[in-house]
Amino acid sequence: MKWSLGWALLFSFLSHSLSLSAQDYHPNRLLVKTQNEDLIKSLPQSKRVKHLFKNWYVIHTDDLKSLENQLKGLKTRIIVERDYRATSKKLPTPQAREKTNLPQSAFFNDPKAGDVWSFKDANRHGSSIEKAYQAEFPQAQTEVIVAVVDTGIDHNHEDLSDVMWTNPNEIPGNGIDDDQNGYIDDVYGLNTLVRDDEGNATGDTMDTHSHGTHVAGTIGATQNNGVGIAGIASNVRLMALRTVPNSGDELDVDVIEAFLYAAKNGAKIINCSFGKDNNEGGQAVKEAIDFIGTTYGTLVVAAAGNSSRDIDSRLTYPASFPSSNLMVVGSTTSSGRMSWFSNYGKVNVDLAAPGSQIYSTTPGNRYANMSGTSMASPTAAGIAAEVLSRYPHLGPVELKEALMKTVTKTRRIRRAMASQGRIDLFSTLNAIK
Ligand SMILES: [Ca+2]
Ligand SMILES: [Ca+2]
Ligand SMILES: [Ca+2]
Repeated sequence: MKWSLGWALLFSFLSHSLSLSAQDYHPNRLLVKTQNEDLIKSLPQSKRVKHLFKNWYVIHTDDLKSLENQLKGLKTRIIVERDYRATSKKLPTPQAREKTNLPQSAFFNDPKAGDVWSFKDANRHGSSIEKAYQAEFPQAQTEVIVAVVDTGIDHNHEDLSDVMWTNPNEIPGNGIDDDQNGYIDDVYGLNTLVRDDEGNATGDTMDTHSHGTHVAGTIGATQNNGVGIAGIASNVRLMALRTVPNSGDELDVDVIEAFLYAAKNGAKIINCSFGKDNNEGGQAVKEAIDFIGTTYGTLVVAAAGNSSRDIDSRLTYPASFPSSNLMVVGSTTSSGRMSWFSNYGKVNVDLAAPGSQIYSTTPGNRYANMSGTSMASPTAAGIAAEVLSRYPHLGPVELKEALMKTVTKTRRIRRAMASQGRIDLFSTLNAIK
C-alpha cells in the first residue's frame, strides 16, 4: 500500500497548492444577459455577438474592460459576467494497480469486467450492477445519448468505438458544415478548446489526456464483446465534448456551449467530472443547466469535487448550484467508506457512488485504475442511463428522485449527503418495476 500514500500526498499537494492560471478569465469574451440584442450589437467594442440561450449572449471584443464599462453604464437591465476560468489543477491520472485477484464476471464475457468493483452487490459495497442484469427486470429498450463533457474521448478505443455517438448529418473530414449547425466536421461531438477564425468550436474530440476516455468507459464500454471491460449502461451512445483542458482550467462559455450542443443533439444525460472552487460569474452556467433541464429534459450529473470538504459551506461549481436537474455525486471506496478526497454536503451532494480505484478504458486500447469524484460521477451517470433506457418516460427530476430514494444507506455516508447513501442499480430498478 506504499504507493497509495505517496499518490495521496501528491494528489493532495497538486489539487490544493498548484495554481498555474495565467489569467482568471478569457481576455476577449463577455457573457451578457439582456432583452436588447440590437443594443449590445451596436456598441463599438462589440466585435461579434453570439446568442447562447434565452437572453444570454457571448460578446467577442478586443477591449474587454472598455466594453464592460460601457455595458454596465447602459440605462437598461443587463447582467454582465466575465468568462471565468477554473483554477488549473491536476486531473486524476492512471494509477499503479494493487493485485486484486477479482474473479471473472459471472454475467459479462468481457475478460476484465470482474475488475470493475462497482459491479458488486450492495453488501460488498458496490452498486449492484451485475445483480441488476441477472434479475428478471424489463430490459433496456431505448438508446440513451450520454454526453461526456471532459478532455475528449479516444473514439478508436476497442471497447468504445462501437458505442460512440456520431452526428448523422455531418460528413467527416470534408471541411464543410454539412448539417449547418455552425460547426465544421463535428462528427463525435465538439471541441470548444480549439476555435476557428470565426470563433466557432471545432470537431476534433480526440482525448489527449486520459481522463475523458476513462469516464466514457465507465458509463458505456461495450458489454459482452469479449474485449476489455463492461460499461454500466447497455444501450448508450457516448458524445464527446472536449471542453476541459488537460490542465483542468475550463471556461464558463465553453461549458455552456458544450451543454447546449449536447442537449440540442439529444443527450438526456451529461456527465461533468470537473468543477471549480471560485465562481465570480457563473449565473449563466447555472441558468444553462436549468434551461436544458426544462427545454430538453437533460439530467446533468456532476462530480462533488476532490478537496475533502463540505461544499454546503465552501461552495464549488457546478456542484453547489441548486438545480433540480443537477445530480451531484460523492465518492466511496471498495470497503464502503467515503473516499478520503471526496467532497460532501448534506444539501449540495445528492448521493455517493464508487469512485476510488475504478478500472476503465484509457487511450490506445489500454485500461487503468483511476480515483476521484471524476470516477464516481460517471458511475452514477451510467446507472442513470441504464434506468432511463428501460424507463424512457422519466424526466430528469423524476430520474434523479428515483435514484436518490433507492440508495444503500450506510452509517459512514449518512451525515455526508442528501440521500444518505450509495447509488444502487438493482434497488432502483426493483423499486420502479
Ligand atoms: Ca456541423
Ligand atoms: Ca463535414
Ligand atoms: Ca467490453
